[in-house]
Amino acid sequence: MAIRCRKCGREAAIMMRQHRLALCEEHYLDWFVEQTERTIRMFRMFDRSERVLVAVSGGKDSLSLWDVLLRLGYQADGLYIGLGIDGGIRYSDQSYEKCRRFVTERWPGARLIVVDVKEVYGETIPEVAARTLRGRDKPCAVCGLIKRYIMNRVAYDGGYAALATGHNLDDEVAVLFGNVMNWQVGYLARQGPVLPASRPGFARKVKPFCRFYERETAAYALLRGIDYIYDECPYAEGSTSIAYKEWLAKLEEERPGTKLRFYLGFLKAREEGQIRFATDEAELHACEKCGQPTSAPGICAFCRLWEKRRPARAVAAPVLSTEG
Ligand code: Q46
Ligand code: ZN
Ligand code: ZN
Repeated sequence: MAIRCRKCGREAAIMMRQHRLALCEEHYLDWFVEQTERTIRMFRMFDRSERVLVAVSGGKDSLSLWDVLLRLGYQADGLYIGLGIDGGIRYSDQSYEKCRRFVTERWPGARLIVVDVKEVYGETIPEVAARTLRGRDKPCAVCGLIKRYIMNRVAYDGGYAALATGHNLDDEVAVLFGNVMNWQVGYLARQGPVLPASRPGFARKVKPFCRFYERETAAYALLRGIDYIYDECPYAEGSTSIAYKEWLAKLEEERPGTKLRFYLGFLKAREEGQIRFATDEAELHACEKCGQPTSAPGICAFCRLWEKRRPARAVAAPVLSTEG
């Protein structure tokens, strides 16, 4: 027997076991947008009078997030960072193309800010990684540092009230699980849907999709007809967070709602003061080269990455090209 939509009785497009809720295509798309708005309000992320910068990668989560925020009438600009990763699948070219087409075909009035790492700093992610890590590690360590730096800098310098990322519940739970397994208390203190801009130089970070399962964001993208890149970054393969996600999927399969309870339970316990972690309030200095805040005096980790490169380029504010 076909499962029916709870709202209208038509055939359901999705069944969410953790909410015991089945919805048809039309009502699912409405529900998803309403739930995003609820999360934004619940955690006081931003309001309609403020400008938000959405980090877009061309994937389903970030493009869906940008789409929902624009549908809800928020002032949301997109930021795409060109990493220069090929991996035999033209990963970066393809992902940029998805973002560009999202704007031209779906939201022609929207603003997409593009920062190409090679254009601005002289090397692609695999090139910086090869020079600095010399094959000891995957490029993810330098890639993460570079992306975080650029996202923060564009959001902060651009005067955005918040930087929004498309992290979903599965991402958040995998990180939380990893932090608990390794007792990373510093990270546990800071993990959550909102990371306030507690100190000068830091942009506020928000995750409006943190209560959605990955299959829910995928369903939204699919039903909305958003054209996104299916491939993951070729370097993501074999990462610990993917292994955690597989284990957690088994728990969820046996007990629907486990992930949501684990995440929301953690946030509640921390909020109510039942668990407390010491926060790292190390003194901050302005980087001598770029002026961004850094915990050690001298130059920051980002600027250090480019130091030994010949010919050296000045690390300036990212030159922005804007589409749309
Ligand atoms: S860090 Fe690593 Fe990702 Fe950068 S190199 Fe690819 S997998 S994109 S989230
Ligand atoms: Zn319906
Ligand atoms: Zn610096």
